[in-house]
Amino acid sequence: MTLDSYLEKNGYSQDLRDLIQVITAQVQPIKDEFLGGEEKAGTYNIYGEEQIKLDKRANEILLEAFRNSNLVKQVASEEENEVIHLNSKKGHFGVTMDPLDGSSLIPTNLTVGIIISIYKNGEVMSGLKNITQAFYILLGPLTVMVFAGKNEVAEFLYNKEGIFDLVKEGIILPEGKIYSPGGLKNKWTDAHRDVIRTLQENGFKLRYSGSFTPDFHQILNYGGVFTYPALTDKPYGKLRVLFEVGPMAFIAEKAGGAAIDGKSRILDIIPTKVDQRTPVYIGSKEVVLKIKEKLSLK
Ligand code: AHM
Ligand code: MG
Repeated sequence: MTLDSYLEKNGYSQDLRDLIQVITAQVQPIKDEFLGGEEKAGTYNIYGEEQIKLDKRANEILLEAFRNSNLVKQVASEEENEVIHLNSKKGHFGVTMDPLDGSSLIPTNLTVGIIISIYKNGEVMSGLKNITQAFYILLGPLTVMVFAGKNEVAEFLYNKEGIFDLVKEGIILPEGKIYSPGGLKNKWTDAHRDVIRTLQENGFKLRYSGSFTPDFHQILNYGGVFTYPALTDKPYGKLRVLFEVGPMAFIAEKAGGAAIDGKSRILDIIPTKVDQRTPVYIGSKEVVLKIKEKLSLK
């Protein structure tokens, strides 16, 4: 079954199906930019990170597609300084995007991803509770998409014709023992250090690539926890609420997992600025809840 037939079968509106089609049609153009795309662009994003050409191209390709689609009211991108308001006539969706997550791995040819969330109310700053669909596209040895909407998560595989075919539906994030700990160890807080020590003592296996999308995908498949915590010099950690953590938290919860900032549920966040960051612990429900309990005792 194709992605579009899956969306139709599950009762999604024609507009939503069109929007997803607009986004998935940009996968090949973005993949085509990989050759030479690892070169530095000589510019920096709002977070002070040096962009590579591919960061900018992926952003431009998706933005242009949204502009031409007439379906989108607001776009927020990790590569833009503010929310972009599009003057489309019937556009009513809000979209957030990390056009190329994990781009520091491009020069080493490791897996990266595109992360998207959709707000049916069109208002990307209205709070993560208003996300209606979220998905990521993993650009690895295979190109796959993991889509969450309503109450279910499904995975699709990009075929030779450039169409996403259903591979699995009803995905459940299992309890498991992988841990992916981000952030410099010498900047971890004592409380976080204690959490990691406990995971290690309980036989958790380390898997961390430096790209959130494949690291989360691994947790979705095998169970465990991904964390990018508060650091002693960065109390909000590194990852962004709107572009990275929010969409993945939505996917995790729809798959039966959990996502917290240490104390509170990620999906309760109402961002006050577009570049807001948050610490995150995301993965198997029991593992994340135990971490929450441990951190609340500190
Ligand atoms: P990016 O969107 O600019 O690539 O940055 C986000 C990435 C995440 O994919 C990943 O989890 C994190 O940054 C890795 O950071 P670090 O290099 O500190 O481990
Ligand atoms: Mg990113």
